[in-house]
Amino acid sequence: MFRFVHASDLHLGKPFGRFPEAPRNLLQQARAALPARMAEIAGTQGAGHVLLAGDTFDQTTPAPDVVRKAMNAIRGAPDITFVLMPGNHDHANAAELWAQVARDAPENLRLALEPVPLSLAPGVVLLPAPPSERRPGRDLTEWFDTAPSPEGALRVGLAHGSVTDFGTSEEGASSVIPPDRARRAGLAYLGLGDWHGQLRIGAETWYSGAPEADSFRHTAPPGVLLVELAGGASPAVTPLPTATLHWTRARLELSGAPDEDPAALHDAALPPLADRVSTLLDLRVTGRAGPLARVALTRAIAAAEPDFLWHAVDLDGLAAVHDTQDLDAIDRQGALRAAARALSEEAANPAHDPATRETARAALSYLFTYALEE
Ligand SMILES: [Mn+2]
Repeated sequence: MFRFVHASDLHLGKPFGRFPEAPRNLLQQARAALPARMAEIAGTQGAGHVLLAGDTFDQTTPAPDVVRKAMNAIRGAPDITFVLMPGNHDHANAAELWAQVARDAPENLRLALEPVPLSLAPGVVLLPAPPSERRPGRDLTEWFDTAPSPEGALRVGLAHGSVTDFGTSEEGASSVIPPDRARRAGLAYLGLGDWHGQLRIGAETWYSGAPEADSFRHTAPPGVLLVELAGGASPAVTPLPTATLHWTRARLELSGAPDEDPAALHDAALPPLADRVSTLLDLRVTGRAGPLARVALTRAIAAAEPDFLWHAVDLDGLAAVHDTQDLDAIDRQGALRAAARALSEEAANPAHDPATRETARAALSYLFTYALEE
Protein backbone atom coordinates (compact mmCIF):
# COMPACT_ATOMS: atom_id res chain seq x y z
CA MET A 1 0.00 0.00 0.00
CA PHE A 2 1.33 3.45 -0.97
CA ARG A 3 -0.57 6.50 0.20
CA PHE A 4 0.07 10.08 -0.88
CA VAL A 5 -1.54 13.47 -1.34
CA HIS A 6 -1.93 14.80 -4.88
CA ALA A 7 -2.25 18.57 -5.17
CA SER A 8 -1.60 21.23 -7.79
CA ASP A 9 -2.03 24.87 -8.71
CA LEU A 10 -1.28 26.46 -5.36
CA HIS A 11 -0.29 29.61 -7.28
CA LEU A 12 1.70 30.97 -4.35
CA GLY A 13 2.28 34.69 -4.75
CA LYS A 14 -0.77 35.28 -6.95
CA PRO A 15 -1.37 39.04 -6.68
CA PHE A 16 -5.19 39.23 -6.94
CA GLY A 17 -4.71 42.78 -8.16
CA ARG A 18 -8.34 43.38 -9.09
CA PHE A 19 -9.48 43.14 -5.48
CA PRO A 20 -9.43 45.85 -2.80
CA GLU A 21 -6.73 45.61 -0.18
CA ALA A 22 -8.60 43.72 2.56
CA PRO A 23 -9.81 40.75 0.47
CA ARG A 24 -6.57 40.81 -1.52
CA ASN A 25 -4.51 40.33 1.66
CA LEU A 26 -6.70 37.44 2.80
CA LEU A 27 -6.57 35.80 -0.63
CA GLN A 28 -2.77 36.00 -0.57
CA GLN A 29 -2.55 34.73 3.01
CA ALA A 30 -4.86 31.77 2.29
CA ARG A 31 -2.45 30.73 -0.46
CA ALA A 32 0.66 31.24 1.64
CA ALA A 33 -0.84 28.88 4.25
CA LEU A 34 -1.31 26.04 1.74
CA PRO A 35 2.07 24.25 2.02
CA ALA A 36 1.65 23.88 5.80
CA ARG A 37 -1.93 22.77 5.25
CA MET A 38 -0.85 20.09 2.74
CA ALA A 39 1.69 18.80 5.27
CA GLU A 40 -0.92 18.74 8.01
CA ILE A 41 -3.40 16.83 5.81
CA ALA A 42 -0.73 14.32 4.76
CA GLY A 43 0.25 13.79 8.40
CA THR A 44 -3.34 13.34 9.55
CA GLN A 45 -4.07 10.90 6.72
CA GLY A 46 -0.94 8.83 7.20
CA ALA A 47 0.49 9.83 3.81
CA GLY A 48 4.26 10.20 3.57
CA HIS A 49 4.33 12.20 0.34
CA VAL A 50 2.74 15.31 -1.16
CA LEU A 51 3.01 15.39 -4.95
CA LEU A 52 2.61 18.87 -6.43
CA ALA A 53 1.61 18.71 -10.11
CA GLY A 54 2.70 22.18 -11.18
CA ASP A 55 1.91 25.87 -10.71
CA THR A 56 3.02 25.84 -7.09
CA PHE A 57 4.24 29.36 -7.83
CA ASP A 58 2.11 31.85 -9.72
CA GLN A 59 5.05 33.38 -11.55
CA THR A 60 8.48 32.48 -12.83
CA THR A 61 9.82 35.32 -10.66
CA PRO A 62 7.86 35.28 -7.39
CA ALA A 63 8.92 37.61 -4.59
CA PRO A 64 11.79 35.95 -2.70
CA ASP A 65 9.76 35.79 0.51
CA VAL A 66 7.07 33.73 -1.27
CA VAL A 67 9.60 31.02 -2.06
CA ARG A 68 11.29 31.25 1.34
CA LYS A 69 8.05 30.93 3.28
CA ALA A 70 6.91 27.95 1.21
CA MET A 71 10.24 26.22 1.81
CA ASN A 72 10.09 26.98 5.53
CA ALA A 73 6.59 25.50 5.75
CA ILE A 74 7.83 22.32 4.08
CA ARG A 75 10.85 22.26 6.38
CA GLY A 76 8.41 22.40 9.30
CA ALA A 77 7.02 18.97 8.37
CA PRO A 78 10.18 16.84 8.16
CA ASP A 79 8.26 13.55 8.11
CA ILE A 80 6.47 14.45 4.87
CA THR A 81 8.34 14.38 1.56
CA PHE A 82 7.19 17.04 -0.90
CA VAL A 83 7.78 16.44 -4.61
CA LEU A 84 7.66 19.70 -6.50
CA MET A 85 7.15 19.58 -10.26
CA PRO A 86 6.99 22.74 -12.39
CA GLY A 87 3.81 23.77 -14.20
CA ASN A 88 3.36 26.37 -16.89
CA HIS A 89 3.39 29.39 -14.55
CA ASP A 90 6.56 28.09 -12.87
CA HIS A 91 8.04 26.12 -15.78
CA ALA A 92 11.30 24.21 -15.52
CA ASN A 93 13.31 26.77 -17.49
CA ALA A 94 12.61 29.53 -14.96
CA ALA A 95 16.25 29.34 -13.91
CA GLU A 96 16.17 32.05 -11.26
CA LEU A 97 13.12 30.57 -9.54
CA TRP A 98 14.46 27.03 -9.35
CA ALA A 99 17.89 28.26 -8.27
CA GLN A 100 16.28 30.07 -5.36
CA VAL A 101 14.14 27.03 -4.53
CA ALA A 102 17.29 24.88 -4.55
CA ARG A 103 19.07 27.37 -2.23
CA ASP A 104 16.15 27.49 0.24
CA ALA A 105 15.06 23.84 -0.09
CA PRO A 106 14.80 21.67 3.01
CA GLU A 107 15.89 18.04 2.96
CA ASN A 108 12.33 16.76 2.65
CA LEU A 109 11.80 18.52 -0.69
CA ARG A 110 12.48 16.75 -3.96
CA LEU A 111 12.47 18.63 -7.24
CA ALA A 112 11.16 17.01 -10.41
CA LEU A 113 12.63 19.40 -12.97
CA GLU A 114 13.51 16.75 -15.54
CA PRO A 115 11.47 14.03 -17.25
CA VAL A 116 13.33 11.19 -15.55
CA PRO A 117 11.99 8.50 -13.18
CA LEU A 118 12.26 9.21 -9.45
CA SER A 119 12.09 6.50 -6.84
CA LEU A 120 9.45 7.55 -4.29
CA ALA A 121 9.58 4.48 -2.07
CA PRO A 122 10.60 0.84 -2.46
CA GLY A 123 8.51 -0.42 -5.38
CA VAL A 124 7.07 3.00 -6.30
CA VAL A 125 8.42 5.06 -9.21
CA LEU A 126 7.36 8.59 -10.12
CA LEU A 127 7.31 9.61 -13.78
CA PRO A 128 7.16 13.41 -13.98
CA ALA A 129 6.39 15.47 -17.08
CA PRO A 130 7.54 18.98 -16.11
CA PRO A 131 6.69 21.71 -18.66
CA SER A 132 9.88 23.31 -19.92
CA GLU A 133 8.16 26.50 -20.98
CA ARG A 134 4.88 28.35 -20.58
CA ARG A 135 3.24 26.65 -23.56
CA PRO A 136 5.15 23.52 -24.52
CA GLY A 137 2.56 22.83 -27.27
CA ARG A 138 3.15 19.08 -27.24
CA ASP A 139 2.40 16.04 -25.12
CA LEU A 140 5.09 15.79 -22.45
CA THR A 141 3.70 12.50 -21.09
CA GLU A 142 4.52 10.47 -24.19
CA TRP A 143 7.72 9.10 -22.66
CA PHE A 144 5.72 7.45 -19.86
CA ASP A 145 4.71 4.63 -22.23
CA THR A 146 8.26 3.36 -22.60
CA ALA A 147 9.76 4.61 -19.32
CA PRO A 148 11.64 1.80 -17.57
CA SER A 149 10.73 0.82 -14.03
CA PRO A 150 11.72 -2.12 -11.83
CA GLU A 151 9.73 -5.31 -12.25
CA GLY A 152 6.45 -5.05 -10.34
CA ALA A 153 6.92 -1.41 -9.33
CA LEU A 154 3.92 0.89 -9.07
CA ARG A 155 4.21 3.64 -11.69
CA VAL A 156 2.84 7.06 -10.76
CA GLY A 157 2.67 9.78 -13.40
CA LEU A 158 2.64 13.51 -12.71
CA ALA A 159 1.80 16.02 -15.45
CA HIS A 160 0.52 19.53 -16.01
CA GLY A 161 -1.79 20.48 -18.89
CA SER A 162 -5.09 19.69 -20.55
CA VAL A 163 -6.33 16.31 -21.58
CA THR A 164 -7.51 16.04 -25.16
CA ASP A 165 -11.18 16.11 -24.24
CA PHE A 166 -11.15 19.65 -22.82
CA GLY A 167 -10.78 22.00 -25.77
CA THR A 168 -8.89 24.60 -23.76
CA SER A 169 -6.79 24.63 -20.63
CA GLU A 170 -6.86 27.32 -17.97
CA GLU A 171 -4.38 29.17 -20.17
CA GLY A 172 -6.17 28.64 -23.45
CA ALA A 173 -3.28 26.49 -24.71
CA SER A 174 -3.88 23.53 -26.98
CA SER A 175 -4.96 20.26 -25.40
CA VAL A 176 -2.33 17.64 -25.41
CA ILE A 177 -2.43 14.87 -22.75
CA PRO A 178 -4.36 11.81 -23.99
CA PRO A 179 -7.05 10.90 -21.43
CA ASP A 180 -6.02 7.23 -21.61
CA ARG A 181 -2.33 7.90 -20.92
CA ALA A 182 -2.50 6.02 -17.58
CA ARG A 183 -3.70 2.83 -19.26
CA ARG A 184 -1.26 3.14 -22.16
CA ALA A 185 1.72 3.68 -19.88
CA GLY A 186 0.75 1.13 -17.22
CA LEU A 187 0.35 3.82 -14.56
CA ALA A 188 -1.24 2.98 -11.23
CA TYR A 189 -2.16 6.68 -11.05
CA LEU A 190 -1.75 9.82 -13.14
CA GLY A 191 -1.90 13.06 -11.13
CA LEU A 192 -2.69 16.11 -13.23
CA GLY A 193 -2.44 19.83 -12.67
CA ASP A 194 -3.52 22.90 -14.69
CA TRP A 195 -7.30 22.60 -14.49
CA HIS A 196 -8.32 24.46 -11.33
CA GLY A 197 -11.46 22.43 -10.65
CA GLN A 198 -11.19 18.96 -9.14
CA LEU A 199 -11.99 16.44 -11.84
CA ARG A 200 -11.92 12.70 -12.40
CA ILE A 201 -10.85 11.84 -15.94
CA GLY A 202 -10.75 8.09 -15.35
CA ALA A 203 -10.29 5.61 -12.48
CA GLU A 204 -6.53 6.29 -12.47
CA THR A 205 -6.45 9.85 -13.83
CA TRP A 206 -7.45 12.87 -11.77
CA TYR A 207 -7.06 16.62 -11.63
CA SER A 208 -6.68 17.57 -7.98
CA GLY A 209 -7.74 21.12 -8.82
CA ALA A 210 -6.51 24.19 -6.98
CA PRO A 211 -6.73 23.89 -3.17
CA GLU A 212 -7.99 27.47 -2.95
CA ALA A 213 -10.29 28.77 -5.68
CA ASP A 214 -9.37 31.80 -7.75
CA SER A 215 -12.59 32.23 -9.71
CA PHE A 216 -16.31 31.47 -9.62
CA ARG A 217 -15.90 29.04 -12.50
CA HIS A 218 -15.59 25.64 -10.81
CA THR A 219 -18.29 24.06 -8.68
CA ALA A 220 -16.45 21.16 -6.98
CA PRO A 221 -15.19 22.15 -3.51
CA PRO A 222 -11.49 23.06 -3.82
CA GLY A 223 -9.21 20.49 -2.26
CA VAL A 224 -6.50 17.88 -2.58
CA LEU A 225 -6.76 14.16 -3.32
CA LEU A 226 -5.72 11.41 -0.95
CA VAL A 227 -4.57 8.53 -3.15
CA GLU A 228 -4.05 4.96 -1.96
CA LEU A 229 -2.39 2.50 -4.28
CA ALA A 230 -2.38 -1.23 -3.74
CA GLY A 231 -0.87 -3.32 -6.53
CA GLY A 232 -3.45 -4.51 -9.05
CA ALA A 233 -6.58 -2.75 -7.81
CA SER A 234 -7.79 0.65 -9.00
CA PRO A 235 -6.55 3.47 -6.79
CA ALA A 236 -8.73 4.65 -3.92
CA VAL A 237 -9.03 8.41 -4.45
CA THR A 238 -10.59 10.57 -1.75
CA PRO A 239 -11.22 14.29 -2.26
CA LEU A 240 -10.35 16.30 0.87
CA PRO A 241 -11.59 19.90 0.94
CA THR A 242 -8.98 22.51 1.80
CA ALA A 243 -10.34 25.94 0.95
CA THR A 244 -10.64 28.53 3.70
CA LEU A 245 -12.11 31.17 1.39
CA HIS A 246 -15.26 30.53 -0.60
CA TRP A 247 -16.06 31.82 -4.07
CA THR A 248 -19.82 31.57 -4.27
CA ARG A 249 -22.02 32.30 -7.24
CA ALA A 250 -25.57 33.00 -6.09
CA ARG A 251 -28.51 33.08 -8.48
CA LEU A 252 -31.79 34.81 -7.81
CA GLU A 253 -34.70 34.72 -10.24
CA LEU A 254 -37.68 36.96 -9.61
CA SER A 255 -41.04 36.39 -11.29
CA GLY A 256 -42.43 39.89 -10.86
CA ALA A 257 -45.59 38.47 -9.24
CA PRO A 258 -47.37 41.04 -7.00
CA ASP A 259 -47.09 38.86 -3.88
CA GLU A 260 -43.37 38.17 -4.33
CA ASP A 261 -41.05 39.17 -1.47
CA PRO A 262 -37.72 39.99 -3.17
CA ALA A 263 -35.90 40.73 0.10
CA ALA A 264 -36.81 37.35 1.58
CA LEU A 265 -35.91 35.53 -1.65
CA HIS A 266 -32.61 37.41 -1.78
CA ASP A 267 -31.71 36.49 1.79
CA ALA A 268 -32.60 32.85 1.15
CA ALA A 269 -30.28 32.76 -1.89
CA LEU A 270 -27.24 33.81 0.16
CA PRO A 271 -24.84 31.54 2.07
CA PRO A 272 -25.31 31.21 5.86
CA LEU A 273 -24.28 34.26 7.86
CA ALA A 274 -21.33 32.52 9.54
CA ASP A 275 -19.75 31.75 6.13
CA ARG A 276 -20.08 35.22 4.66
CA VAL A 277 -16.99 36.70 6.27
CA SER A 278 -14.88 34.24 4.25
CA THR A 279 -17.02 34.41 1.09
CA LEU A 280 -16.52 36.26 -2.16
CA LEU A 281 -20.04 36.54 -3.53
CA ASP A 282 -21.04 36.93 -7.15
CA LEU A 283 -24.79 37.56 -7.13
CA ARG A 284 -26.71 37.56 -10.38
CA VAL A 285 -30.36 38.49 -10.45
CA THR A 286 -32.60 37.65 -13.39
CA GLY A 287 -36.31 37.63 -14.17
CA ARG A 288 -38.74 40.49 -13.71
CA ALA A 289 -39.50 42.97 -10.95
CA GLY A 290 -41.76 45.97 -10.51
CA PRO A 291 -40.27 49.24 -9.26
CA LEU A 292 -41.24 48.63 -5.63
CA ALA A 293 -39.81 45.12 -5.72
CA ARG A 294 -36.62 46.48 -7.23
CA VAL A 295 -36.23 49.03 -4.48
CA ALA A 296 -36.86 46.33 -1.83
CA LEU A 297 -34.27 44.12 -3.52
CA THR A 298 -31.57 46.79 -3.76
CA ARG A 299 -32.11 47.63 -0.09
CA ALA A 300 -31.74 43.96 0.88
CA ILE A 301 -28.58 43.71 -1.21
CA ALA A 302 -27.08 46.81 0.40
CA ALA A 303 -27.99 45.51 3.86
CA ALA A 304 -26.20 42.17 3.29
CA GLU A 305 -23.11 43.47 1.51
CA PRO A 306 -21.05 44.27 4.67
CA ASP A 307 -21.38 40.63 5.77
CA PHE A 308 -19.12 39.50 2.93
CA LEU A 309 -15.40 39.42 2.33
CA TRP A 310 -16.17 40.70 -1.16
CA HIS A 311 -19.44 41.27 -2.91
CA ALA A 312 -20.48 41.86 -6.51
CA VAL A 313 -23.99 42.06 -7.88
CA ASP A 314 -25.30 42.04 -11.43
CA LEU A 315 -28.85 43.28 -11.95
CA ASP A 316 -28.54 43.60 -15.72
CA GLY A 317 -30.64 40.48 -16.23
CA LEU A 318 -33.55 41.82 -14.21
CA ALA A 319 -36.29 43.20 -16.46
CA ALA A 320 -38.92 45.70 -15.32
CA VAL A 321 -42.65 45.15 -15.01
CA HIS A 322 -45.03 48.00 -14.42
CA ASP A 323 -48.22 48.20 -12.50
CA THR A 324 -50.24 51.36 -11.91
CA GLN A 325 -50.78 50.26 -8.32
CA ASP A 326 -47.03 50.61 -7.78
CA LEU A 327 -47.33 54.24 -8.82
CA ASP A 328 -49.67 54.83 -5.88
CA ALA A 329 -46.65 54.31 -3.65
CA ILE A 330 -45.24 57.56 -5.06
CA ASP A 331 -48.40 59.57 -4.86
CA ARG A 332 -52.04 59.31 -5.87
CA GLN A 333 -51.90 62.58 -7.78
CA GLY A 334 -49.73 65.63 -8.38
CA ALA A 335 -46.52 66.27 -10.29
CA LEU A 336 -44.52 63.26 -9.03
CA ARG A 337 -47.37 60.91 -9.91
CA ALA A 338 -47.64 62.45 -13.38
CA ALA A 339 -43.88 62.10 -13.92
CA ALA A 340 -43.99 58.49 -12.71
CA ARG A 341 -46.89 57.65 -15.03
CA ALA A 342 -45.14 59.25 -17.99
CA LEU A 343 -41.91 57.33 -17.31
CA SER A 344 -43.86 54.11 -16.80
CA GLU A 345 -45.56 54.54 -20.16
CA GLU A 346 -42.27 55.38 -21.87
CA ALA A 347 -40.62 52.30 -20.33
CA ALA A 348 -43.39 50.07 -21.66
CA ASN A 349 -43.81 51.72 -25.05
CA PRO A 350 -42.91 49.19 -27.79
CA ALA A 351 -42.40 52.06 -30.24
CA HIS A 352 -39.21 53.02 -28.38
CA ASP A 353 -35.89 51.28 -28.86
CA PRO A 354 -34.61 49.17 -25.92
CA ALA A 355 -32.09 51.79 -24.78
CA THR A 356 -34.77 54.47 -24.50
CA ARG A 357 -37.08 52.12 -22.60
CA GLU A 358 -34.24 51.21 -20.25
CA THR A 359 -33.47 54.91 -19.63
CA ALA A 360 -37.12 55.49 -18.71
CA ARG A 361 -37.13 52.43 -16.48
CA ALA A 362 -33.96 53.53 -14.69
CA ALA A 363 -35.37 57.03 -14.19
CA LEU A 364 -38.59 55.55 -12.81
CA SER A 365 -36.56 53.35 -10.49
CA TYR A 366 -34.71 56.42 -9.15
CA LEU A 367 -38.02 58.20 -8.69
CA PHE A 368 -39.33 55.29 -6.62
CA THR A 369 -36.19 55.16 -4.56
CA TYR A 370 -36.37 58.87 -3.72
CA ALA A 371 -40.12 58.84 -3.16
CA LEU A 372 -39.91 55.88 -0.80
CA GLU A 373 -37.06 57.47 1.15
CA GLU A 374 -39.18 60.59 1.82
MN1 LIG B 1 -2.62 26.77 -12.79
